[in-house]
Amino acid sequence: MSEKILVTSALPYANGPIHLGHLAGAYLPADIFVRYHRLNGDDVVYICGSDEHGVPIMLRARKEGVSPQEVVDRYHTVIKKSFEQFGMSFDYYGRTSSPVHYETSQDIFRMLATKDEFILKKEKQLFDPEAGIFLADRFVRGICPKCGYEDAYGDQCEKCGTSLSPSDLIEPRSAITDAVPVMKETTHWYLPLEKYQPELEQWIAGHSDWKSNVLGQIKSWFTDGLRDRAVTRDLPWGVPVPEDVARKAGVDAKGKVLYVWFDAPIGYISATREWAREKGDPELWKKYWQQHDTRLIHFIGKDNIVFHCIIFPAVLKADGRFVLPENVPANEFLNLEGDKLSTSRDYAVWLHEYLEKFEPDSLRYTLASIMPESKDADFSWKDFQARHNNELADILGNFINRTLTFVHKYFDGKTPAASVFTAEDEQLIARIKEAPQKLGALIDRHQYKNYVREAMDLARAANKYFNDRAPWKTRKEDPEACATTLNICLQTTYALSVLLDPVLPFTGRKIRARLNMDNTIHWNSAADMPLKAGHVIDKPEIIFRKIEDSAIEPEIERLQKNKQGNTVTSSAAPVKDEITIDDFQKLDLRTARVLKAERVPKTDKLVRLEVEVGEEIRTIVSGIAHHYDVGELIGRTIIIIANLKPVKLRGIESRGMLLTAEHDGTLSLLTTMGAMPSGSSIA
Ligand code: B3M
Ligand code: ZN
Repeated sequence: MSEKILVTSALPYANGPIHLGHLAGAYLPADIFVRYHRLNGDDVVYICGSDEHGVPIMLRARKEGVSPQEVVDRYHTVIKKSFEQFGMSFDYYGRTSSPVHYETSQDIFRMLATKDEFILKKEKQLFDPEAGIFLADRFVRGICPKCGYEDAYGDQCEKCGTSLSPSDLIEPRSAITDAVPVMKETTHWYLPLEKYQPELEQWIAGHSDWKSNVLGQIKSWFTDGLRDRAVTRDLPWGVPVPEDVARKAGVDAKGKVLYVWFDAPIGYISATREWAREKGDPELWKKYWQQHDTRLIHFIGKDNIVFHCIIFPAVLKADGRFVLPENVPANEFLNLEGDKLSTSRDYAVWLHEYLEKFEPDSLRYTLASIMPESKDADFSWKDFQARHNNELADILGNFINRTLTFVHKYFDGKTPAASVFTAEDEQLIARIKEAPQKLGALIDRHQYKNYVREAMDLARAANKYFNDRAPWKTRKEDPEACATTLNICLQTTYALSVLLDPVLPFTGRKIRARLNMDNTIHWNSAADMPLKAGHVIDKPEIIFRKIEDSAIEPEIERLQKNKQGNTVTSSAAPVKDEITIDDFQKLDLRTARVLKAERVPKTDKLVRLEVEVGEEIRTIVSGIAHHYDVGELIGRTIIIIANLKPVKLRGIESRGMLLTAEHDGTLSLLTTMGAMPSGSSIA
């Protein structure tokens, strides 16, 4: 039966172009999923668009001396175009600065206010007396209370990764004028997440099939305890707080906008409305958003999990008119040549630049093959080249090329008739027959890496079949067998064109063009062996040209340069003043075995560890919750400073400190290389 599926990909911020990390996280898997379901005859709507609000966009506009609208207009266009060239098959690509979006997000805000779901809170916030504006999020910088980094943002310290709020900063300064902010009273609308927690927990409990990386994050938010979140800001850029709502609440709406993370996910709904309008059926969006047989699936990267799995569902529930997501298959991060991607340091591969030099399908194939489904993955240009050359060209391309060449040389370019099947024939046919069901199930379970591997294995099996059947011999000795072999090879070529279509849409078309086959295909037709005897085949054409070393070397060099240039300037901290060996020996460093680890409730980053140091059991509190799941700590042998004066953190006495390596906000616990008893001393 055909299913009704509404798919969304995270709305990229329109303040920079798209890079490979974005694609591997929220876009490519969604596009594969959507393309598969369309081929399967399902009723799919695929929605995306630009996220055009938020402080980073405003900061960029100020820096360039242009309006925020100019910034988002520019990047909306760049992003939209590169997505198209990459083969993203959105049904609609909207933007959150559109009138329909303003109307939709205000309508939902109003609904929540009418249902008395919000809490109004009056409080003092940082205010820039020179610029005359409140300093939300990234508009304020200061010293990080955790690591002492001097240029931490009001929402996060880039150095140690700690998430902050503006008032946490020591010696705050305005990021706009550098003025010292003053405290000024203001009123904001809060979403009462604390109150919603039991209901949300119950809802999540019904989704135990979600990916474990997603459930892990959600659980740790619940363990910490949800806190009420402000959903409005005092900013000059954003969706205005509806005046009628403000008036009723006795608040001056002037200068108040919805928080970007309140309006952005509503962008999915507004874009669907715009899509429906464009189709000439303005109410059609309701069929997807308001009828409960819709499968709603949000594709995102792991940094957006809390917004899509907790906050947006809370809004949708409180509103009451909409379906909730059936799944949120978030991906982990993609690294680059062994290092963390960084847009500010230009340590990234930008999609529009990639597309100037290489084919979209080569990247789609590579990213799908290494997709960070359950843990971070690494993209390297060498691996990209190898996958293109050794798999796409040498396996898939080669099989198709030798098949078509043979048919042209010896069968006049016409599909030969099959006759009696041998065991080897039957074997390959059986694989084709079972493939649609098998591969489709993998895609539906969001196992994209396995799907791509299985599909390529079919091409491998087909190559082996060609070798084993040796048609160049049977051509003379057993012409009927030869014809049967080539018939099956052509049917397999067709099957591959369908089965690989979700990941290689451009290639799929190319192959079917060679086969003179229609592009209105059905997924299951891969098993149909639809080429009739006598069906005319086009001349072969090289589908994948090899990528030479000379094509990727400049790319590797560019990244290397950015990496080195940056290590000196921004990453490695300067070496401290010299000490003597006596100074060092004052430290008592020991190995310790982690027995227990749990998050400290109501804190963002603290973990309470129970460690064994020789005979002794100690408690240590450490700010590593953003870097490790507590489960993965248990049983590790770590290194601690055993003679550090105890301190109290959140009422817990911490006796000792863990040693960690730190680089650009990434943290790694020091452990021993081999097994060592706890309490061993370190020198
Ligand atoms: N623009 C954040 C991001 O790109 C944000 C996603 C919005 S999805 C509604 O990571
Ligand atoms: Zn910090």
